[in-house]
Amino acid sequence: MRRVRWMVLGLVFAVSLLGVVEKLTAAGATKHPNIVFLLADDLGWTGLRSFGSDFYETPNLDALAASGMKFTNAYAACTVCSPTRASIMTGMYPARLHLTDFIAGQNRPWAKLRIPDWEKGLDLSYVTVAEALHEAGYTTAEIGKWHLNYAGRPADKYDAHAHGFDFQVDKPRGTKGYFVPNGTNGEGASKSEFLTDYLTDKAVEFMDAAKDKPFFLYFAYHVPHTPIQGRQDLVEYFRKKVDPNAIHKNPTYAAMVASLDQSVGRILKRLDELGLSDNTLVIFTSDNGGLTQRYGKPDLFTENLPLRRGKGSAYEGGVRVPAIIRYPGVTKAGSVCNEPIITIDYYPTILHVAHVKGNRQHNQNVDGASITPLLHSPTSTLNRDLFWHYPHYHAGGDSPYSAIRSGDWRLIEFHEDHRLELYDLAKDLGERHDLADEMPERAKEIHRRLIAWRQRVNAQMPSPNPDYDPKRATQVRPSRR
Ligand SMILES: [Ca+2]
Repeated sequence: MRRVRWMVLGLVFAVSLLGVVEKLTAAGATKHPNIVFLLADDLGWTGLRSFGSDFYETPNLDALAASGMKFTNAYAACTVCSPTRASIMTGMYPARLHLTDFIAGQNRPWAKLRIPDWEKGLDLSYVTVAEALHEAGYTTAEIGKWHLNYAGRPADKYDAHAHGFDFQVDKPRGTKGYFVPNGTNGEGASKSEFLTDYLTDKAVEFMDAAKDKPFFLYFAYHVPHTPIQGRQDLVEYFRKKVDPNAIHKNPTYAAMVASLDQSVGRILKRLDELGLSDNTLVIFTSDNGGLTQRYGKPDLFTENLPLRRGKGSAYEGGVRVPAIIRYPGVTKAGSVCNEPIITIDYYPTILHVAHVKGNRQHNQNVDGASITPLLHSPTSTLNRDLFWHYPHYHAGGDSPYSAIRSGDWRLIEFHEDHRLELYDLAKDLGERHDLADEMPERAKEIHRRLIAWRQRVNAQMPSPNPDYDPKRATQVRPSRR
């Protein structure tokens, strides 16, 4: 009797699962579509032409947006590199992972607050998206910047191989800045090659080799992160087009963005040539906003306007990023989604689309939500608050802070003096008009939710620094390792 009941339950479950599978694979895509995740480094919200740049040229990414879904309220889970990358790999908030700064961080021994003892590597106990996909039969590759291990520890301890990637390629030995030296790829190149082009070759080689089975390509670009260096032909091209009245006007930076765009074009073209485009989920986004200033001085590399500030800061310019998703048969060409999404969402989304369960214990702590309802219907809502927690100082930004976005409200808490700032993004996208004093009740209510979240994820807090010295507060010492 008991056995029959289980069989019936099993049948009901199988039938309902079939319904979900059918819905997700409406056209083209198979049960295990390929996943191509393209991650830019430090590309700000307006860094693409289709996201508002008045100077950069990004025809391939614009075409990707035109053939897929563009997200206008997409966020990185952190205002700097490593924590966002960890959030993509795990689906968890950096605050929960206690991996809250770029590895290995920056130490200011005389600052007002002492930073907590945070994690400088992604612990192997987490089941990354690569591990979950690999387990389900995917071939997995990490091309480019990893930034989740720690130079002070054995090099391979937290590297991409240890986290579920079959293949890993980054800068070859001897690379200077963005230039790969002669002949390192064994093909006797006659001159140095731009790193992005070199890595794109590797990504294409991987797709060619992996095409017969489902694959996961995680291509983490170095561009347009510092050092600001571009391919000479592209720099020359943009130098002639500089408009002093434009918001974006650095030709070398534009060349870096163009290299990124050309690479994406080559990846997408190869998917077409291999006949895989209809069966591939493509995600493009960035790990944090554009770098606009360091130590209070503008860098003049780029701008995130109309957003306030950039990488390292507490404001929207630090975390709002471009995002494009193309899933043929599901996303409608040229569709736009204004619902806020964040990098912790990619883990559950990818697992959902790929019909991969992953590890139950890991998944219990996943903070993100599958955004597949948005891919089907961009006007649906996820009805939730988003959070950031950065208990660190950064050269490009502010003092330690936490923040919450709740509907159109964004509240920031600065930990040095417990100051609250409240903005209405619907009316004030540039966060110019702080409403915390005008609307103390609303600020308090939203602040309560921020505090409750910090407790839920066991966020590490900065503490008063007994060595605080106002005269030396901004001085930097190498990180304690
Ligand atoms: Ca970055």
